[in-house]
Amino acid sequence: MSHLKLFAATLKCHGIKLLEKHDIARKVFLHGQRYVSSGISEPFLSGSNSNYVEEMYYAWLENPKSVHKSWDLFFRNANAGQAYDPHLPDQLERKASFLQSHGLAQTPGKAEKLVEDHLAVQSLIRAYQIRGHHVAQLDPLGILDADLDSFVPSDLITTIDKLGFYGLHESDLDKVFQLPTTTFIGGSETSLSLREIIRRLENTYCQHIGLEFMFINDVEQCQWIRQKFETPGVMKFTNEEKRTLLARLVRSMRFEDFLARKWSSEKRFGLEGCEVMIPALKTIIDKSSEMGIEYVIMGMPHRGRLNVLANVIRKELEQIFCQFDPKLEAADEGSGDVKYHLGMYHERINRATNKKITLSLMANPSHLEAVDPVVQGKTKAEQFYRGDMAGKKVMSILLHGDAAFAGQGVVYETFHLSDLPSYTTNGTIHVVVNNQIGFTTDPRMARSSPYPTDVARVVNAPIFHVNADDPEAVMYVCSVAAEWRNTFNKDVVVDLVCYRRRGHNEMDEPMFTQPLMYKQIHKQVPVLKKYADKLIADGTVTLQEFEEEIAKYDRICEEAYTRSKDNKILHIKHWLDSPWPGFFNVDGEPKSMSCPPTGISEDLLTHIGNVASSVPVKDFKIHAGLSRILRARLEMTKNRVVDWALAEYMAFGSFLKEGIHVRLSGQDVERGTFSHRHHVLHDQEVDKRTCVPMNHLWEQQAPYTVCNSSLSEYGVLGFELGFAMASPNALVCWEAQFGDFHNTAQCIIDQFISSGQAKWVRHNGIVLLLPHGMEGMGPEHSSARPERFLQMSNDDSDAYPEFSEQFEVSQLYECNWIVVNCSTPANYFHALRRQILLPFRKPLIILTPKSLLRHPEAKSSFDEMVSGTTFQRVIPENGLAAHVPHEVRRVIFCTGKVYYDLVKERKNQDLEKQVAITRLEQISPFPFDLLKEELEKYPGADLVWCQEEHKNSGYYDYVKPRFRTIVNHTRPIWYVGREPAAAAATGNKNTHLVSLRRFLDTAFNLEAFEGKTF
Ligand SMILES: Cc1ncc(C[n+]2csc(CCOP(=O)(O)OP(=O)(O)O)c2C)c(N)n1
Ligand SMILES: [Mg+2]
Repeated sequence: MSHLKLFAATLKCHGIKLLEKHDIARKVFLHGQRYVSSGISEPFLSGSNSNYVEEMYYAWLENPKSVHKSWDLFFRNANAGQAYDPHLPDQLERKASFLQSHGLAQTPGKAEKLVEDHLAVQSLIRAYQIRGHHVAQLDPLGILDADLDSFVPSDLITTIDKLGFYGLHESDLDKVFQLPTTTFIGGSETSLSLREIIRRLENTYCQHIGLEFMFINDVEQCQWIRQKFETPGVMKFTNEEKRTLLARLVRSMRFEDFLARKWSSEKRFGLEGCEVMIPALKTIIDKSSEMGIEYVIMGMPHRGRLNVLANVIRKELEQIFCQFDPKLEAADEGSGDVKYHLGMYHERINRATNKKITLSLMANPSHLEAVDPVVQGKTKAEQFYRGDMAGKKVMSILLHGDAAFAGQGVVYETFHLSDLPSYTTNGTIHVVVNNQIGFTTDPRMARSSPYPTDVARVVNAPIFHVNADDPEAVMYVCSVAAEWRNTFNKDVVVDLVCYRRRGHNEMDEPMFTQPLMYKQIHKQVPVLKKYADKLIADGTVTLQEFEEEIAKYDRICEEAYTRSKDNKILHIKHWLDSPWPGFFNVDGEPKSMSCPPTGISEDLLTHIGNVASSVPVKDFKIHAGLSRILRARLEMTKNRVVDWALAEYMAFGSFLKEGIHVRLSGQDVERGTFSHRHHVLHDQEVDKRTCVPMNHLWEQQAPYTVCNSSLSEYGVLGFELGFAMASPNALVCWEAQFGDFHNTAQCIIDQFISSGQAKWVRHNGIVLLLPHGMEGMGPEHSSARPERFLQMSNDDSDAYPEFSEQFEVSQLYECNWIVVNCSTPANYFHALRRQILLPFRKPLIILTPKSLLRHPEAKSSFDEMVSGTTFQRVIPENGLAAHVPHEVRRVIFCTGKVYYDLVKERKNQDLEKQVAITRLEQISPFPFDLLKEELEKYPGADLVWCQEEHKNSGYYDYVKPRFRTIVNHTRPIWYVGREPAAAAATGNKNTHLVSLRRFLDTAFNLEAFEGKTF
């Protein structure tokens, strides 16, 4: 590149647009008195005349204000990195003498060269800061490029001839250049020779640490990172620190070796090749503890998990070893999980800081990265309940595999929560075990981005790549990461570039698919040996001390192994990641098996109703439409009735009085997708001024959090599940925009919500609000797919239960989740209330209405909500038919909104005596007891299940066998509803109405099933 081109490029790089001749003239004209360049009349870019810049430079030296401010900035940057300071009287003199000393004072041509060279050096420094990581030696195997590209950026000085790129020559190497303020390589020196500049840049950016941070658009943050890594001598460790590091490596390595020796044919997902991860995590925790962190919540995949449990969390080794015993019996109810999925919670003293620290590793499924948002939600909750709004006491660490980090979308969704006010955990430290392989797949086939960590760039998180075979570099990077989190409360990524010594698991043969890589791996000297040799060679430890350290840890393992044989029973509850002290009795059982009535006093209802109808702050102008809504609420309160939104208000508000925190999260929940909720009022005249009346209910009340989420289901539902894990004394609700969107969070539903308790003996009371209903809105927006939740319900369709007084509650205790579809606002209120009044926690799936939100019939009286009232699992027929049960020809069982269609149709057809309509409000667990009563009440009636959903969806497949069990297969249960279909609903409004008409006709055709067999 010619000088001039380079010059032009450099100018561009400084955001200074090259000015055309007329531009310059215009600027000069505009700036009146200012310097008039002779260059105006000369072709600036011709390369034939350098006077323009030169003269400009001298003019600037005399008076920086005489040139345009872009030139002022330009010269200031170029000139020695020290900003021009008009208050320094010697500034001019310094510049002059600088030129003098370079023999330039009288030779303008040389001055131009000087400017260019300084600019060149500045560009060069910047090039290293931006692209140095591409040539850093990150791969311990030395055969792979961590960025998947062997290309060496042309602006890095890898050989002398590259100097020409900047218009520099070998002869310039010993010239001294002043350093710009954007580098710290000088330490206390302000200028260095070019040779030294390049050496120091290479040292910082091209050795075992690769830094990606220049994309961060915050100068202070970039400066902070540059200072941490560029300052000469920053990576010095004391002998004590080196010995601690070695001892931690010994533990990490010998733990893996021990497992390999004892259980050579067991799957362990060993850490071999990345043993440094253990000291890395310990450094992050030590450093964070030093800075005030008291609680660290971690999420991690399979790789190295046992080692983390043993050496980071410090789970008793015998508890880990005993799980390799195939004869071990499970003591807890539930199906349990494999050892490398279990969670852990441990409070202990951090040895480095002598401060108390609590560590929690969250249980997780095989589904990689699914635990990420769950960890974040739990972390947010722990911060929230401690009042640690800035995240100075509680923090999260997430570990990732390279393939999963790049491949799983939930990683991206989780990153996007990181800076949202109601979701931020004030910075997460991400550690990637980048073994440059995912099972059998090469990174080149597994991702399109250069690094597996590029996803983190979306939130401007700095990314520190580090060669995992350089333990000191790893420790340094980890300690900077911890400081970064503490300083800026933002995410940061540590990418441990390593290798995987064995196959994906210990039974796999990696040579089938990665022969050359594994040839190299087989030759690879383990990191412990390399580091021990280094420390022995430099006299930090002796060989004997090293061997003693190994022998000591091996002995610990052997002794624990002997003790582990005494363990015949596995208690999963000892592996609980989120204990709830005081909630259960000492055996971990509920303190009772009953639930008090869920109604509340009339006064409370009235008070909440009044606040829900008001604007509790002064001079706050709300929208006229909203005023109407509030007036309607006030009217309802006066009339002692509630609609859906007000019933929800009553339930939430009542909890707040009792000190129960309520959190409602999801897309557009603040207003409500259907514009019915309005929990956040917006001042129509003052931007961003809002008011949440629910937080103005009482002087002393629990806080109410209502937050519009990012447009994510997987991430946000996982987050709320994690939030709900932290405390049993909170009602945490996630609302889908429409129920069908929950399927993009299916993994959280299947792997955590449905089966979490069975696998990890962990209760969770999260509430899912899923708008559902066939209203002619098309195939989407209609069905929340209740059949999926019901299919995963664990109550036995064929077992006739024993009915006891406690049946209702013990059935709830046994189930994996509760599925309800309420037909009245009052019952919705009770379902929410029961969720907290139960002596245990279960996920609650509520199919919520859309048109019923405004349906004139879908209102409830205070009478159905006052003290003494309770949730109705079944709402029996209570009209004319109920009074003449023996005359009733048909009982229609249904759930949800279709009830209102049926009642209307029954009236139209004048069949109120002949047809009873009974509502199933709690679908699962199935209210066998109440339905049995209802069935027996109408001995001569035929039994119909009516649903608006298609036959292969909805509830039919769930209720049919259970009804049959109740009647002992003696009576049929007929189906009335839409035909089976592939799509959840039709896209054609007319087809929708025709099919509704058709099934309503069948429902009330009392001959419809005559002569049919079942
Ligand atoms: C969501 C999901 N998809 C697929 C798998 C199957 N699987 C288990 S491990 C693995 C490879 C993981 O590679 P990486 O993330 O690099 O971690 P490593 O095993 O290399 O430590 C795959 C595909 C899984 N566990 N989870
Ligand atoms: Mg991998």
